[in-house]
Amino acid sequence: SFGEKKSKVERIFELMDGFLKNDPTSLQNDILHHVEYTVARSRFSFDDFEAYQALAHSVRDRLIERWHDTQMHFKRKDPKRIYFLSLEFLMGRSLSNSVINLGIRDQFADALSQLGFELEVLAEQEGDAALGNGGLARLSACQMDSLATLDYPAVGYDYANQYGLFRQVILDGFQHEHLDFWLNFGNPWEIERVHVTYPVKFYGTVTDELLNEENGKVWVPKRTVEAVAYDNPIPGYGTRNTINLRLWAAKPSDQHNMESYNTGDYINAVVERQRAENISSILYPDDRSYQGKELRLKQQYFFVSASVQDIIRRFKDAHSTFDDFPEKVALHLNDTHPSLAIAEVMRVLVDEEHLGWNRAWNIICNVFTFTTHTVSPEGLEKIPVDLLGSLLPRHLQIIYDINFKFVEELKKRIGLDYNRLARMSIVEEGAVKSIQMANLSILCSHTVNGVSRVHSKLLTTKLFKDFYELWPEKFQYKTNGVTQRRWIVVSNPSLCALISKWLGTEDWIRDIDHLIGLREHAANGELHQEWKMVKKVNKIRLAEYIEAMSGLKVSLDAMFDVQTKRIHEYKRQLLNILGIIHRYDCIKNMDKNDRIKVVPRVCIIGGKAAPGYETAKKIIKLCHAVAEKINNDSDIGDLLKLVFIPDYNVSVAELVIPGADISQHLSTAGHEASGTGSMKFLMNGCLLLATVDGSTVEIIEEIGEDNMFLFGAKVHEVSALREKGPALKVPLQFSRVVRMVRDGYFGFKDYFKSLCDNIEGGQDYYLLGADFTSYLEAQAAADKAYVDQERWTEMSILSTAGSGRFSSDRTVEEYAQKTWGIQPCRCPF
Ligand code: GPK
Repeated sequence: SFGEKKSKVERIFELMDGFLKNDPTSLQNDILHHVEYTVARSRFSFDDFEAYQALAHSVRDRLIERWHDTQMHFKRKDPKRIYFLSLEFLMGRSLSNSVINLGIRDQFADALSQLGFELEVLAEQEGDAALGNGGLARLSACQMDSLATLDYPAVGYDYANQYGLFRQVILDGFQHEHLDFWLNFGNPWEIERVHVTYPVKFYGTVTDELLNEENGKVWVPKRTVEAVAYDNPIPGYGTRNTINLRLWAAKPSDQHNMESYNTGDYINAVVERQRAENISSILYPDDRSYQGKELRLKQQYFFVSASVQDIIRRFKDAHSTFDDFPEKVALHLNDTHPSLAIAEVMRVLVDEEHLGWNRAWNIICNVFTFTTHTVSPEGLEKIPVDLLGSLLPRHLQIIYDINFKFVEELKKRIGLDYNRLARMSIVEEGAVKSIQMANLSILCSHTVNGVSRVHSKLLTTKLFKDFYELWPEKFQYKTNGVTQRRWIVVSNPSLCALISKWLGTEDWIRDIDHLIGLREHAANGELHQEWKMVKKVNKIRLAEYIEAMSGLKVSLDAMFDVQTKRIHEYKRQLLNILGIIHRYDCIKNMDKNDRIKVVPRVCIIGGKAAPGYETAKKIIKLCHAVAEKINNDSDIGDLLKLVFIPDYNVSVAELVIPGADISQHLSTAGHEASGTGSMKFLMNGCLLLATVDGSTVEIIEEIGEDNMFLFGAKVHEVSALREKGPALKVPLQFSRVVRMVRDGYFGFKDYFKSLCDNIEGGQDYYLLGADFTSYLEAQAAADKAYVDQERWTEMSILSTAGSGRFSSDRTVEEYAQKTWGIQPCRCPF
């Protein structure tokens, strides 16, 4: 009544009585508001990039509303949470994905068109968030999308890279690496949390003064940096749930090196403190090779320590005893990169919370889960003891203690089999004494996962056989998956609409099992027409990109044949290039009548080589040298073209994959843990030409051999072939194409010599020669199939229809049930 003071809450409700509205006028108002007040441009004059920024901020506002609600809901319900620790997340762009998952894509598109802008055009203004290298990193991103969509209470953690993965620039056919200044123009998708910070400590000593065995030890660190949280809301599709990807940025700390202040050396003190920021500045660009670099170890500990403090703070807010910890917390180690978390949790529980070793150990053994992504022993991370001891002396002690107790226990169980004890020990003696992070992760995790069935088999029979024999129940596998939201809905809107039309529902976007319904229409002529139209639209888009990038015009009638992925010897891009040389050579030697029968091809290769990986860089150069020759040979015309797509990243993939007719996955059998690119191609109705490796084995079960082009030695045949060495027979055609490279047919004779030496004379570790004939046969089968366009289209439809099992929704569901023991926690609308 009159004069009565309103409560604060009433006043707030009066001012803000609901959520932001999504009608055209509200959206337009919001965008213009952000143009004026956030971007600080005049609403009468702003360009596409500024429009993108304003648009992104309008979307961000809507994400924040849901993010708040979700966090509040989780807090109230206090479910068991999954904390996903990963050193790499390859998120790519956020705009299209966000508006689609929020269910307001069309509203925004309409609102923008009245202002004279096109949503798709503005979306192109966004740079990629490339906080990762390849498959492993993109897998984390797909899994976050699924975790949000399936309403799981999840948090992703990583450090915030100032520079993402390098930008690949090609000059004269050689790869150059440029810095990716992706944050220079601001990042509307992150929310800086200046109040969420934790000190992260390094170096120093551990005092001998033992509080007592129960109460732990005292670590006196020497350096401190501050970890500041940057939150990235990840919206689910068809749900209000919006989860958090929390990235930590390193900032100088007040506590850091006080002495230099006191000695009056102000400038140096500032400069040195500023160096703290280096920790989160760069992403290591080599996947699968660990060089024992201190900075890398610092990055790992930095994000792990901040995350663990954050997790424990959140837990303690709601619980009084750590005995409940395993009921509320699942800590996932995405590969061994974050495995220092084990020692860190142990340190906090023992030294800071004084739980005593045994109680802490029990907790550890019930919270950690681990997924490994590699098949090769060389791929396993080993940290030199000297390095760890100097940077994190207390952690090294803890790891030693864990190992001591483990080895004692092991001796009781397996006896004094010293070879086996040495293999299983966490500490590896040798020239460089080091910590075997995989062994630590297996020992301390209650579940160890492979990423495909074949991979898991290799883990339990080879890589981790000793551990498997000890604890068979720990070992599981979850075949990888990718999210259909990003890889169909965002990247291929025409196919998305077509699928929904023929299924009569959009439910497949949330529930992929519906996709199988396409099978019954696979022979339908009307669908064939529409399916081909969609492929054509995407091929046009890709052809335009190729022309804009390289000036090369490609024929839309040609088969678009794509191999895009990181460049690695085991992935055998070289096999592809040699196959292309063979094709070229054949066409050159054909007469007119035969040439008419040739199925024209546009071969597209793309991918980055690690900057220090010489052989991979030579493969890129060879690709360019061969392309130069073929593309400029007027005698060949449209029968064959070769294009290298530079700077392959998530957004380029979104363009390339939908436009492919066929895609190649050529890893020597037994080398690709899973492979996820193939799944994206499959969803887009692209036929696979592949070895029987990694997840392809399971793809065959869904799609059927008849609808794919398979070739090459099988996993169990590889070692016998290798043992033959120089006695291994290789086909004449192989020797002939290698000779062309050796003889300088494509120039750069000396430079390519080592590439040729690597695959001849008994050196051919990845068996290019051995697989060459069957590779060519598979290629010939693909040509033959392409001639019958109806049959091809049917195979294409069946590929999409059978891709459901490879959704990350299925993967995440399996993790939730069999590994993490978590339940959905859905935020009410
Ligand atoms: C595996 F070991 C690694 C690595 O360091 N980086 C990486 O991207 C990939 N991977 C595997 O090579 C793929 O087979 C797999 O599908 C992917 O991780 C995700 O599990």
